[in-house]
Amino acid sequence: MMTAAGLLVLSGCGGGGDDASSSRPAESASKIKVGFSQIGAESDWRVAETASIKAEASSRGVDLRFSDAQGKKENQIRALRNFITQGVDAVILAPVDSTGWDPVLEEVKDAGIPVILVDRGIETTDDSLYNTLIASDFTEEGRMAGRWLAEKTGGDAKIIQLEGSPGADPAIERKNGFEEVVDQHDGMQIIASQTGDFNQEKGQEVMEALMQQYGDQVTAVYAHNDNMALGAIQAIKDAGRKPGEEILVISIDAVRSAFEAMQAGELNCTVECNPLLGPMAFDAVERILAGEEIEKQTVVQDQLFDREGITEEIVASRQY
Ligand code: GZL
Repeated sequence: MMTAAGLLVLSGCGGGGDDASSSRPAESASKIKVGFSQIGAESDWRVAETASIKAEASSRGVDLRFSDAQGKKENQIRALRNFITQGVDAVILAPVDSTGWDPVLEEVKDAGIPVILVDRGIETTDDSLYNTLIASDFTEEGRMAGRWLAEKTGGDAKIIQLEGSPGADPAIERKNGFEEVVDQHDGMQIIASQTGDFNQEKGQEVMEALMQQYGDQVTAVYAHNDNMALGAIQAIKDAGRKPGEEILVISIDAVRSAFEAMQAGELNCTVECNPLLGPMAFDAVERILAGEEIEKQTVVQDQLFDREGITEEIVASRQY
C-alpha cells in the first residue's frame, strides 16, 4: 500500500478556472460510476496497476467500467467515447502515448466528466483537459539508474539501451534522464539503443540481435522496465555470457521477478516505479466529485534497489 510518505505532492494550480472538473452533483461513493481506460497487459507492472485499481474500486463500491486497449490508442479513444455514452461520473486514463489526446479529451470535458491521468502524462495545448496526473518522475528514474551505473563502473561502460514503447512518456523521459548522466562521463557510451516495447519477449529478441553485433563490446544493459531486462538476461545467457557479472543489467519498475533475478545474481539494480495507484486514483476521483480543489500533479517517490542491498525482509515485503 502506498504510504503518505511515498507521495511527493507538487504544488500546482488546482481546479478553478475552466478545469475539466465535474459540474455534475457528486453522488455518494457507492453510486460512483468510473471508466478506466487501461493500455493493456504488456508487463508485470501494468498487470499490478490494473489489479490495484480494480481492487480499490471494489473496496469503495465503485461501479468500474474497465477497458483493456490491447496496446492500441484507437481502442483507448473508443473507450473514452463509450464512457461518455455510459454517463460515467469520472474517467481514469493511462495513456499509451503522450500526444494527440486533445480532441477526445475535449469531448470528455464537454460532457462534464473529470479526467484523472495515471502513470503516464500527455502533451496538451490545454491542461484544463485533465484534472490531475498521478505518476512517477520518469526522468529522475533514468538519472537514478545512470548514477548507479556510473558509480558501479567508475564511469566506464559500453551500454545497450532497451527503450520502452515509442512515444510513451516513461520511455521518452527514462531515456532523457539516463543519457543526461551518461553525457557527464567520457567513459560511458551507449553503443546501441532500440525499443523492446516494455515487453519481455520483444526485449529478448532485440537483445539477441544486438548481442550478435555488440556482444564483444557491451559491458552493461539499461532496460526501461524489468520485463525487457529479464528478456535481455535470457539472451545474454543464450549467448554464453554471465548477466549480472560480465554484463551488468539495470532496469526500472522493481516488480517481484526483478527481485528474484537480483537474488539469482543476474540483475544488478532496479529503480522502483510504484504501480499501486488505485488508492490515490480514487481519492482524486472522490475529491473532484466533491468539488474540492486538487493538485495538478502528484509525483510518486521512487527508490532504487540493488543486488547488494536487498534482504529477505525487503523481498518478502514486496506488494507486487
Ligand atoms: C510506468 C509505466 C510503464 C512501466 C512498464 O508508469 O507506464 O509501462 O514502467 C509499463 O513496465 O509497461
